Amino acid sequence: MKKLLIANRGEIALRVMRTAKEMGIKTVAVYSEADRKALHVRYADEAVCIGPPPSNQSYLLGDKIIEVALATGADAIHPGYGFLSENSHFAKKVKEAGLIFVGPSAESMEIMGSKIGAKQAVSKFNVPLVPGTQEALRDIKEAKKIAGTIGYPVLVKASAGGGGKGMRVVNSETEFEAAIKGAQSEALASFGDDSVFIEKFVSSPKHIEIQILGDQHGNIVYLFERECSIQRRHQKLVEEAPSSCLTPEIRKKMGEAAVNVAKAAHYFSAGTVEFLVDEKLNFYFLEMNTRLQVEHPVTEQIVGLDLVKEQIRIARGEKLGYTQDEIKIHGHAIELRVCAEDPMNDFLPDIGKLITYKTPQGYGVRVEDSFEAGMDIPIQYDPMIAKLITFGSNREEAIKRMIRAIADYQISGIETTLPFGNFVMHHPSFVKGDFNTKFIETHFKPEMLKQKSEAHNEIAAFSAGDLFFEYEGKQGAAIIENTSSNWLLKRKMN
Ligand code: MV4
Repeated sequence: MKKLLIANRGEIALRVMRTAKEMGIKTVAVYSEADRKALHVRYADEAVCIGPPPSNQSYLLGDKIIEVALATGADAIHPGYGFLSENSHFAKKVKEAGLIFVGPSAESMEIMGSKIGAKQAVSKFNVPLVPGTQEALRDIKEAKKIAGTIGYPVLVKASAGGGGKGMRVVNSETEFEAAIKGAQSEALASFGDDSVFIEKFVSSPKHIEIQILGDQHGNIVYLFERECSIQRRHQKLVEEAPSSCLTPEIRKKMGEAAVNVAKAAHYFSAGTVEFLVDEKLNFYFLEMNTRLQVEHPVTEQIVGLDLVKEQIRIARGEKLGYTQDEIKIHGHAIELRVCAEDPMNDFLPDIGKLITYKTPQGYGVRVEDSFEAGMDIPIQYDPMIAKLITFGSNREEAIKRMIRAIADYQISGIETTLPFGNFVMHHPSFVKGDFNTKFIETHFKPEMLKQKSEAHNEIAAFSAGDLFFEYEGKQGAAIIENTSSNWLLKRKMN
């Protein structure tokens, strides 16, 4: 591999290019008209504009991207996450064009692209599944009988689903038929496939996922888990590795189950096996993501492997070169997604210009971003500005470092999820590790940030007076000027 095209934008495009550079591989960026000044365009050895801002006219144009790869003499394509990363047709076309797809085979992607297909594939591989059906429902009467046997509440899920679309909780038999029909029509409209199935509804689960790596010679290892339970409407906000709730025994069992899932799909490259974990730490396979994930850095920090480098080595046909026994957990890592969303206003996207943008620095802090002060947040794409990752020798240290890094992060011009991250890091349930996917609806109200913000404002106002008194006429007072947000004010005072 001599030249790699990155079929993506933003922080992940930069993330992949940095590793390619370290490996002596040239890089080609593709970009939309909205991204002319983007950092991934500047960082790459070459960059080609592929179309107007909307992703369906740029970053989703697989054929055009393959043409660009061939025209620039690239020999491989890395899809990043999102966009074309889980599109098996694209992976197939890349291969047919004589290029290396840095990811799994199109066949593995196809199996895991269907939830029913995935459940069927893993059923002979000793992987715990939520009790339910393993075929698309056809006959309502028959389905009702099965639901009765499983016991209510049950969950209706779309086979092609994602992000909770086509999902319905059914509490009793009287609601059953309407729920099935609703889920089917929603699935048809969203995915062009109305296949649905049912599962026992696991209430208040934890979301724990296992990172795996497989080579093209049949070697597969697990790189332990990430806990991703702090999410809102299927959007993860905080992730960490390892999980604070697993015992070494369950960790090993989940890791081995994840390896079995990968084996069932003859999987190679990096992949993630998602599990639901209930209060008694029973775990159930949910689905497999056949891409590098947003939250992969927390795994990198605790195992000491560069996952993009591993993906590239695997794509070149190299062997893993290490065994399961050689992979150990070192310390603890936490990631906060810094999004241009206002946590005080229902997490609504907040677009605009980054007036101040200064990232935290120092030991145990990693920032993956693709912005500079003065840049606009484009409205066409994901609202994630950055991933803030902290790591320490244990969870407590990683949490304290995250609090410090949030305080050191200076952003003005737009609202972000930083204050929400600060709220989570201070919350007793989070600190204790006693939380699940219901964390936000159970513990968070926007007023809590407002109160905090006002409290800080008061402290700030009080100290501002103090400072002014003490430092009148000196530089100390001048720092307090020109602040637009209370958070910023507080930070500058400290
Ligand atoms: C479930 C579940 C409870 N029981 N399945 C949501 C997205 C989809 N990929 C799977 N999801 C769930 N499946 C059963 N049988 C609860 C969820 C769920 C969830 C899962 C992981 C993380 C956050 C979630 C939020 C709501 C519901």
